[in-house]
Amino acid sequence: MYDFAADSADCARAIEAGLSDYLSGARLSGPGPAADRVVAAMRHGSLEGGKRLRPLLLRQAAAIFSVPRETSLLAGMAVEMVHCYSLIHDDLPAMDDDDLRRGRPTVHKAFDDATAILAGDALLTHAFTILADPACHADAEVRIRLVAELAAGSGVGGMVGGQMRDIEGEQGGFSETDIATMQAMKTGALIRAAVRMGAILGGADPRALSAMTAYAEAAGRAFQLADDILDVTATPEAMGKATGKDAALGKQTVVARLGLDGARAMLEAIVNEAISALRTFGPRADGLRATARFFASREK
Ligand code: GRG
Repeated sequence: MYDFAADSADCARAIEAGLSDYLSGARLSGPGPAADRVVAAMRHGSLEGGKRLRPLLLRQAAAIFSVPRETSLLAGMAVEMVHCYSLIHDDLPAMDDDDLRRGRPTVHKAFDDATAILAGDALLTHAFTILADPACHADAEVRIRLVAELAAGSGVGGMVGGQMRDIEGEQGGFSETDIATMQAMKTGALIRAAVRMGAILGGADPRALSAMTAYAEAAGRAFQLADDILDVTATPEAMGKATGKDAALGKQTVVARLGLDGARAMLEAIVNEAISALRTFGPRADGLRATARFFASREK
């Protein structure tokens, strides 16, 4: 029987070790102390913490097609590097201006703003270096598809565009549809890319890829709705956070509209939608099913 706790812990360990190895000075071979400083900031922003959910989704999707864990590791590291870059930049004073991330000082607090910008830029860049390397996959066509998928999830049609819409939304006037689109781009697009990259690694045919995409889109919505619910139910710090920009948007979230019970019922329905998209895959998709359920039950 599939064991989510064991599998997610194993994935987190593998990603931590893979990133730590990749982000060693020797591997990146930057000359001199300036490179040492940016590599240290990249390490600070990507190691020791994080649930590593996107690499987990990627490897669970790949596992449906019997791709071994070692084969999906590098692509998982690439997705996680993009995620970590987005968090480093999101924490900057020009964006959310946060002092803490994963219980530690944010990168711009531990270093400085310029170094944090460069560390994020470098993580983004090296994510694509990893995908372009034949070590990631022997077939160049697969590598190109992985690059295109991650770029689509991260760029203006995905995460960056969603972040821009989020910033615009601070002025108010966003409809529910606008908020749903913003969230699908800002948070959902990278989750979607992670799942599809796993399917691409596994050589999924168009039908299977479209079922996986339906799963990923519902899972992304579940992740975001769980985050909105956590914003009002979690720790006092989370309540404090909801007094700023998030609160301005928060007035228009599902939680505000339906109340907590209504939002939880909707979350349950979205998780079921994600799970039913996997019906053709049988027990091989138990990992992805468990992760969708985890999204609904997570406490941080
Ligand atoms: C700066 C281009 C750019 C984009 C930023 C990801 C993002 C876009 C902003 C983060 C804002 C936020 C808190 C969104 C809610 C959902 C989210 C992405 C939470 C953090 O992801 P987790 O829970 O974090 O996977 P860990 O720490 O486990 O990696």
